[in-house]
Amino acid sequence: MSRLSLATLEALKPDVIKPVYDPAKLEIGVVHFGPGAFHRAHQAAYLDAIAAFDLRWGICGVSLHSTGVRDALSLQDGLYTLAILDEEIKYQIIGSMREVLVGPEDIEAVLERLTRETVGIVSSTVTEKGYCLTPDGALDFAHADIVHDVAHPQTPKSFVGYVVEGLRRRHAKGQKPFVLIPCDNLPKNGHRLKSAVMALAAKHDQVLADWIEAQLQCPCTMVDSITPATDDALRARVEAATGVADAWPIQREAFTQWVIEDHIHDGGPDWARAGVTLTDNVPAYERAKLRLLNGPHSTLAYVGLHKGYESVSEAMTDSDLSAFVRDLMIEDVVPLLEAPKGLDLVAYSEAILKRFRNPAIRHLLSQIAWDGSQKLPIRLLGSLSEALARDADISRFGVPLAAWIRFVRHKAVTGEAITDPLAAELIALGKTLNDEVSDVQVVLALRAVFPEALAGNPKVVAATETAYADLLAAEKVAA
Ligand code: CS2
Repeated sequence: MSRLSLATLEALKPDVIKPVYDPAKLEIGVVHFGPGAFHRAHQAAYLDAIAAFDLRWGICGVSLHSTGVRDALSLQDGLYTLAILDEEIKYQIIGSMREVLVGPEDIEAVLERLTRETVGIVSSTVTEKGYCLTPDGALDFAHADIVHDVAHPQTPKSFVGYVVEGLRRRHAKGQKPFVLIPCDNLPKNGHRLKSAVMALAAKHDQVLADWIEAQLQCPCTMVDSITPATDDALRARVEAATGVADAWPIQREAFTQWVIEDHIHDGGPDWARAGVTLTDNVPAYERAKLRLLNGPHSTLAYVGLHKGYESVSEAMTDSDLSAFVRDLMIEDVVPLLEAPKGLDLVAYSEAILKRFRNPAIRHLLSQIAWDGSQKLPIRLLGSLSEALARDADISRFGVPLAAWIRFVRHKAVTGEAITDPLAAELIALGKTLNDEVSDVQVVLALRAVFPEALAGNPKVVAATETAYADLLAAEKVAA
């Protein structure tokens, strides 16, 4: 079986969607940090659509930790297959990823791309933890990578460190800054990233920090598309459907949405023509998506794993669980939100629930359960605080919190690895839990996750303790 590459494009089966442009002619105009599955399913697909009419926006992906994407794609001329799995199944070859660099292997090469005159955009999907922020959203100067980047600004390790050094060099050369576009599920991601970049720059050079403040465009964004991790089943399926082997195909649902805050980028890509929404009201979209998609996703993950399910669509077949999640969304969260113009939040919620049920997608709950310490505050605790402020009934919010505590306890007891930046702390904490309702207070004392105001609120404690007691009772019945 031949392998996907520019030379084998002609060998693909006829119904495979191929680039309508010559990928070899695409210029590098975007440097993207974190070229993982989500980026390749989402932003790279939009840039592939842009390439059909504008050849200036090819991507240089930068991996900061692993070599896997580079190793797979460098043997395929950067090409990979996007499997769109929904009522209709489609296979599309994406050509916009022109090269992948591995940061620690060649820092200078990355910095050279960041200062190229043709590079107009730097974007990121480095996950919540990749921004090195404290729980209140400021740059964490105690984070090991930031400590390193303060001491060695010209050989950065962190994403923020690369951005600052890239901007410093551009400033020194009299160039304009690039437009910086964060694409992670963080509230006000553009504001937080710009503040972090300015804070790091100011450590050595206030003039640079002022220039960044005045000149850097860092729009907020909302990104959405469900993208399960790649597995061997997908590789086999793609090979059978396309007729060529692909070491790292990507899968996603048909739905995809990208909302970018209106910003100034002279000569930038025509985003709207590729289906991107440009608006001055990203916060409304972003809050709706974080709280109505990601919050319920994390809820399904922890409660669903507790009930023995493996994937989102499987957990959605549990009528109690899916009804609970629907109530959490429509009864508890929707009333807290401002609807983006023209969007009916109840219809939006129903559409999300339908996406969760998509039988063509096997999205593992264990994947969504990663990094709970980072995700819960953003996805659920904001809604909880606002519900408390309105004196609304908050009892349902106790359920995902209690399920997360059981998840931590389970990992600590079984010795299974936990993927979370606080893993060591969580496992140590999990080992101290003794399967009593009082466990709740122990975990709520974790200040890196639960702010004082929430953890000390008797309604939050009571709701979580009640839900925790129910989970313990359910475990006893199952045992
Ligand atoms: C998920 C998200 O893994 C997770 O935590 O909630 O990746 C989710 O699938 C995307 O944000 C959907 O846009």
